[in-house]
Amino acid sequence: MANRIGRPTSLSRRTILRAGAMGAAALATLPLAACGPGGNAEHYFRLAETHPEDYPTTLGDKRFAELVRERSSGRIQIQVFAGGRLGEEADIIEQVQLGVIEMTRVSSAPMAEFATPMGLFGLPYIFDDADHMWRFLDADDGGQKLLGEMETAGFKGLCYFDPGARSFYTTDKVITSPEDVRGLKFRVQETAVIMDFIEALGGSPTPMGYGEVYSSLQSGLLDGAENNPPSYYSASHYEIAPNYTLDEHMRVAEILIVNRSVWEDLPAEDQDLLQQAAADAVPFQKEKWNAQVDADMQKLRDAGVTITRVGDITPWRAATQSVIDKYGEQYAEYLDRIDALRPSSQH
Ligand code: BDP
Repeated sequence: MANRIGRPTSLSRRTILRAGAMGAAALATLPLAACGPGGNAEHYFRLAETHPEDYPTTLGDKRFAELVRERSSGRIQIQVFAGGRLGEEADIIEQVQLGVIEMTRVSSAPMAEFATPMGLFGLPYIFDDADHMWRFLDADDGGQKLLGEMETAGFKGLCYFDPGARSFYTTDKVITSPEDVRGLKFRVQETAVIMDFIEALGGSPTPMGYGEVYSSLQSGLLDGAENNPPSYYSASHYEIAPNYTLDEHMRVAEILIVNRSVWEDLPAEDQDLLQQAAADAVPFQKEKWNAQVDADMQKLRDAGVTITRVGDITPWRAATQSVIDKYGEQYAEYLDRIDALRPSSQH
């Protein structure tokens, strides 16, 4: 059986075979654990990351790995495989679920197909700004509880990293109002909630892996896509789709996850060590994130990208209200928390 975006709902034989092959390929890259600095490691874990080496989430992963190595005196080694070397995110999540890859930093959007509560972050215009999002992510009865909801799907969620805000970009037409999206083909992350968002605006959503977006924009298969400034810049999408409209429709939390059995096999002290190292990597990642957004916005301006700021998101919210109506009940508990954490409800 396939769900609406065509992903298998249970693991196919092909997936398991591919995962096995991937495991073998990854084992071939094990010199770190077999000899050299990782020779004495009791545990060696691979962490898959889609972004390049110097991207802020990758830097967050590496900080986490470094803290774990230091604090365990080298007993626990985590090697970060950046640049999508181990595969596209949806496949990586399956492999982490199987335990073929132990860890990944991944977007919560594709995770929503494995653990539906994560679909919350695909709902449009729910956070006022980054501070509002972080108040929710840090709340025990908000983001922290939500991290725990991945356990039944086989994942231990360690922490969130800053995802920035996603906005539209297009090859030709400059988008200034919700009506401009009508009739255009947009790449979306592989999850139903975000497909509904594009459909609500009258656009046509095309789910695909991140690594395919550049060539699909280039070949004209897509009219546009959407992402935060560091992704838009680092994946060079701005070269082909040089119109960026800052409506900041979503803050799709980045998550750091571990295969649940791998996690449960660790002694409690090592679990605490990993958990604390993840928590301590968060402020570092946020700092890198904010600096990167500023630097990349400048690079985009220098490259001549047409940047359109959306001053008032009221019409955008109105045009996509049907998405909130459709999923409101399912996510009611968390949406209520998010509302209660708006600055306007803070006193
Ligand atoms: C980026 C996320 C990355 C996703 C990508 C996407 O950091 O994890 O793979 O978007 O659009 O912002 O697929």
